[in-house]
Amino acid sequence: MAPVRFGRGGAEDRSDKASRRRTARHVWREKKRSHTTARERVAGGDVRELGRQITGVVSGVHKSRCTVTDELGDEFSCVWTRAALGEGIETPVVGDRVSAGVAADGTGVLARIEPRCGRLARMRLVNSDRFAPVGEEHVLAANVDVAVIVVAAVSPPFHPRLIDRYLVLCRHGGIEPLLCLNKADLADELPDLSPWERLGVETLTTSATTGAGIEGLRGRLRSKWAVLTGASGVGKSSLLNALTARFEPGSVSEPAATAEVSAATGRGRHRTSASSLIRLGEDTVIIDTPGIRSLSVWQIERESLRLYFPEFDAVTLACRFNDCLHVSEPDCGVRAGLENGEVSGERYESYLRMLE
Ligand SMILES: Nc1nc2c(ncn2[C@@H]2O[C@H](COP(=O)(O)OP(=O)(O)OP(=O)(O)O)[C@@H](O)[C@H]2O)c(=O)[nH]1
Ligand SMILES: [Mg+2]
Ligand SMILES: [Zn+2]
Repeated sequence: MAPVRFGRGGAEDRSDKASRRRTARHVWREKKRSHTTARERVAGGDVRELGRQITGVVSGVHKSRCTVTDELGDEFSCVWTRAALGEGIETPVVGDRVSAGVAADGTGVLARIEPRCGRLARMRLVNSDRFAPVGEEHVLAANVDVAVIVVAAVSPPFHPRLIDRYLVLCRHGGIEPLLCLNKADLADELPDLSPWERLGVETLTTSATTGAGIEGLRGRLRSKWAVLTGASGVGKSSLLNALTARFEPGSVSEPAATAEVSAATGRGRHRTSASSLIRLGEDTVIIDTPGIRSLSVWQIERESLRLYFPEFDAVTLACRFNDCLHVSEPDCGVRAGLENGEVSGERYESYLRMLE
């Protein structure tokens, strides 16, 4: 599959650019005006004044507006008011189930965001004071059943630590993880996924380029709400494109933008800049997310972190202390398990790094 390439040749006419900018500004002003009107119309708090009530799902979020797609696939550009936000919900995110009052011009106001079940969230640092860091939860996708943790066989490099962090977040958010090793076509020897398979994590090997493994992935995601997540450049958007290529027609919008991996750094350049939701059929939904550089798991207390490592359960029985953190305590079952091979060294290393 040919990647969608961005960036221009440089031969662009200046006046052309200026006129496009003017048009964009005009469109923006128009949009702004219509949103203000929608907000005003709902000033009394009665969304029914807007005309029609719809239910749908948030398929995109852009600063102060979000796109809501209804059951028929029609899109509405909605603003929201405080009243629409539920407990613990600061803003709508992609995947949220919502109801809205909409007007004939395609704009509307969210009336309610349904409570979320299954969410993939990380922690974002608001203040990085070493002694009193302040973070806020950053929900990447709401109402998902499955998180497809995409890793690349070669480039960007394979990071076991990142996989383990994702597994903790999945367990925390009540989502099933699916580990997807993409770019299998590029590797002579594939990274070993058996440490995670032993934990009962389902794995798949794919190539968005050759199509290998795509059928398996498609079958696995049927009738599920899934989020594609992972580092930048691993091929999330390419996988989405490969999946949509042969899905039931009529439900799929434009191809997701994909990016080249920078030859200089081996890192992906961020291509997908905002999460988007694609309906692949009646009850199959896939959310593509921007690549993440780092994942923080520190909303989970240090004392609770071990609960997210299920393979520690049995060996923990041998720890002398009930509240053993398995770091330097005497008679620790986990460290004994490390020595006799019951606990994977890689996983223990991930655990220690997350404890830091
Ligand atoms: N050889 C090979 N290249 C792939 C494969 N999947 C993706 N690529 C390429 O890898 C690059 C990055 O792919 P994207 O799909 O944009 O990656 P992404 O994970 O969506 O990246 P972000 O949007 O930045 O998070 C593109 O050049 C793709 O063509 C694959 O299976 N094999
Ligand atoms: Mg992408
Ligand atoms: Zn211990």
